[in-house]
Amino acid sequence: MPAERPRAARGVLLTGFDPFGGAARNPSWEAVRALRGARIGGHAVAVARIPTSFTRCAPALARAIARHRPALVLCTGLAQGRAAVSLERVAINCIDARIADNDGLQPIDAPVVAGAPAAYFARLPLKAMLAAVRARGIPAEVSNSAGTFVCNALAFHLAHGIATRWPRLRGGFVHLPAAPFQVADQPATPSMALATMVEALRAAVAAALAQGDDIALGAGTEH
Ligand code: PCA
Repeated sequence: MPAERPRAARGVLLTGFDPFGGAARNPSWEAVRALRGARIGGHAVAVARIPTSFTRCAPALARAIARHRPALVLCTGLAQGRAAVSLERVAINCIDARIADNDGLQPIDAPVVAGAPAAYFARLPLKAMLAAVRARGIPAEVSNSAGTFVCNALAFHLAHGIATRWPRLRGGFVHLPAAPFQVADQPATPSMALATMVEALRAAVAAALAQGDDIALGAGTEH
């Protein structure tokens, strides 16, 4: 195995998805792209655009990790209908696609990785990240389901990779609300300005870099 670079030199990788489901834009990629080349807590930020494809998302993520050798990976995706930045606690080994991915695939009740565990928890200090985003005045929540589409699949591949291939890596998944431009004709659908999403990602990453073990902060739900 090639020697890893010294820890201080290792940066942050942020990923966003390309548009899917007939949409022209995906705010997750646009928010992440705005942070390309930024420095957060002294760490350089690299970005990668991941295809909304069950079969191509994991190779794209692995290529970006091999190229940038980050200490921290935060993958993002769009969750239209959610009002808050959602820090995903769990990724499950299940695909149940309500719509087709960008390759026309729509698996039903298939594993993300055959033979892998049923689920993984994110390897991130989620509560510290939650507190940091909320401290900026931005709505945020811990979510206990990333769904069963490509975002959950990518979150699962990342967590499985951390468990099996990248033992020093920390990472997880964040779902973002729709951007206003996507819901201009759907005024009841919640949205968040891209600049606010960018600020939330900055705050979340800074907290994740600064925090080792997580803080105790209740963020559960009854249902
Ligand atoms: N959102 C989808 C896939 C790509 C994206 O941005 C999801 O939540 O699964």
